[in-house]
Amino acid sequence: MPAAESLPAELARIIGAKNVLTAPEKTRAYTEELRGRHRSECLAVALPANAEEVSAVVSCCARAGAGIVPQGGNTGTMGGAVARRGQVILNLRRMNRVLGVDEANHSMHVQAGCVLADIQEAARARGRLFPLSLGAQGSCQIGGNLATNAGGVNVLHYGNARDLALGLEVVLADGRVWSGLSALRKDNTGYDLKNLFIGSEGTLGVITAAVLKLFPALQSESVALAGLRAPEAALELLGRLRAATADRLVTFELMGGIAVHSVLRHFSGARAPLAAQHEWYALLKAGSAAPGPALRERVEACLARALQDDVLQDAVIAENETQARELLRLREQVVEAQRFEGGSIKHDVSVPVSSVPEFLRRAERAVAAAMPGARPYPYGHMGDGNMHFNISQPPDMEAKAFLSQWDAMNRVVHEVAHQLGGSFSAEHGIGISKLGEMRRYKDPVSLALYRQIKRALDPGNLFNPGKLLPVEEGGGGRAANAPPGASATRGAKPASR
Ligand code: FAD
Ligand code: 2HG
Ligand code: ZN
Repeated sequence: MPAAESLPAELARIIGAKNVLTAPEKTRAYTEELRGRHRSECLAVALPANAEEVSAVVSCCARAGAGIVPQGGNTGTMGGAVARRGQVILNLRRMNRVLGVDEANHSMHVQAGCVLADIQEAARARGRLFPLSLGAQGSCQIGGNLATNAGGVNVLHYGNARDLALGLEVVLADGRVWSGLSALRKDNTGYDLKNLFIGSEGTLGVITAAVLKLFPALQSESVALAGLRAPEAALELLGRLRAATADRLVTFELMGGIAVHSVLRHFSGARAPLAAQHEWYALLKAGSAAPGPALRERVEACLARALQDDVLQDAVIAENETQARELLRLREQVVEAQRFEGGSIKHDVSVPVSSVPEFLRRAERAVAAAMPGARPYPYGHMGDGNMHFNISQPPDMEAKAFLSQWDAMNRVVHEVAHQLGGSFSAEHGIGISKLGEMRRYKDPVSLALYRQIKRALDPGNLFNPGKLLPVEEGGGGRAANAPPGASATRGAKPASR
C-alpha cells in the first residue's frame, strides 16, 4: 500500500514522471480557478493518456487512500474540480483525440479530454453539427461538459449535454472500465447507466470517452436582436417565433438593459446594434438544415408583425455571418462585462418558461427589499426558463461588504425560484458552492437515493469527496461522500468579482 507521501512517485511509475505534476508553478493551471473563488491544495496532478492509465491511477490512489478529483478544463463555476490537501487531481487533457465519426449514424466517438470547440470543429469538417455551445467552449472538455450536464445557448432546440450523449466509457472506483460506448439511439436493455454518470460531477466515476450525437449542419441561419419593454413581451415573442419558424428556434436569450449597456460602455469593439436603448433585449437564432432564404423570411415577418403589435420596440437581423457573430458575441460578453459594475453575486436558477416574467418581477422586488441599491444584472437562457439573475453591488458599497452577503442574497433569489417550482441550479451544478442549498431544497428521498447510489458505486468515497452531496445531518458527520475531517466549504473564499 503506497503511503500518501510516496504516491506521486508511484503514479510517476505508472504514467511517466513528466505526467505527474507536483511543483506549484506546474500545478497552478489546475489548482487555480478562473474566477479565483476557490483554490486547490493537491498532492499531485496526474495526466493519464488513456482509460487503462486512468484505471491504474484510480487503483493506486485507492490503495493509498487518496481522494481523486476528476478535472477537465477547470472552467466549472461551483468548485467541483477543486482539490483538498492530500487529494490527486486527475486531469484528462492528454486524452484529446476524436476517435471516429460515423456520418450516416450522425455520431462521433471522442476521448473525454477533447476541448468542446475542437469537437464542434471536427463535426463541422464532416458536414455535421455538434450543437453544445457555451462561453467556455475554447477550454472546457467534453468529459467536464457531460459530468456537469452543461447547458449553454442551444439547449432550446438540441437539449443539454445529457441529450447529446449516446454512450460513455467510465473508469469505476474499483478500477474496472465500464464500456458503455453504445452508438445506438434505441436500446431498452436495462437501466440507463450512462445517465447516472452524466451530471454526477465526478462523484461516481471518471468519464474517459463518449459517443456523441451529431446533427445535420445548419445551411441557413438567422440571428437577430430585439429591444423590448418587459419580459412578458419576450415570452410572447418566444412563442410567436417558435410557431413562425416551425420550431427551428435554436437560441432565445434574454438580457437586461444593464447588461447590454455595460458591454457597449466597456468593450471597445462593441457597437450598439439598435438605435435607442431598451429595458430588455432578446437575442435569438433560428437555424435550418435547408438552404435558402425561407427561414430568414419567416423570422423577419414574425419580427415585423411583433413590432406592429407593439410586442417589441425595435429589432435588427444580421445581414451576414460577421454581423451574426457580433450579435452572439454581445451575449457572451455580458458575463465578463459585469465585473465593470463592481462585485457581483451570481445565480443560475430555472423556473417554467411561462413563469420567467413573474420570477423576474418577484426577484427584483425581493432583492430591493433585502438590499436597497443592489442592482439586478439579469441575463440567461430564457428559452429554457434558465436565468442568471446576477446582482451587482450598490455603487456606494464596498465590494467586500457586498460579497459578504453572497449566501444571504442567494437565499433571497433561490426562495423566489423555489416558490415558482424552480431550481437553484439549472446548469452549473452543485460542486462545493451549493451544498447548503442542496440540503435545504432537495427533497430527502432524492438525497437518500443519491447517497445509496454513491455508496454502491464508490463505497470508499474515492471520487470527489465532499462534492455534490451535503454531509448527512445527524450522521455524526459521516456521509456517503464526506471529505475526511473537512467542513463542506473549507477552502472557499468570497469571489473577487
Ligand atoms: P471542470 O471545471 O474541470 O469540472 C467540472 C466538474 O466536472 C467537476 O466536478 C469535475 O470533477 C467533473 N469532471 C470534469 N471532467 C470529468 C471527467 N472526465 N469525468 C468525471 N468528472 C469530470 N456552463 C453551462 O452549463 N452553460 C453555460 O452557458 C456556461 N457558460 C460558461 C461561461 C464561462 C465564461 C465559464 C467560465 C463557464 C461557463 N459554464 C457554463 C460552466 C462550465 O464551463 C461548464 O460547467 C463546463 O461543462 C465544465 O467543463 P470543464 O471541462 O471545464 O469541467
Ligand atoms: C452563461 O450563460 C454562463 O453565460 C455563465 O452560464 C454564467 O458565469 C455566469 O454567471
Ligand atoms: Zn448559462
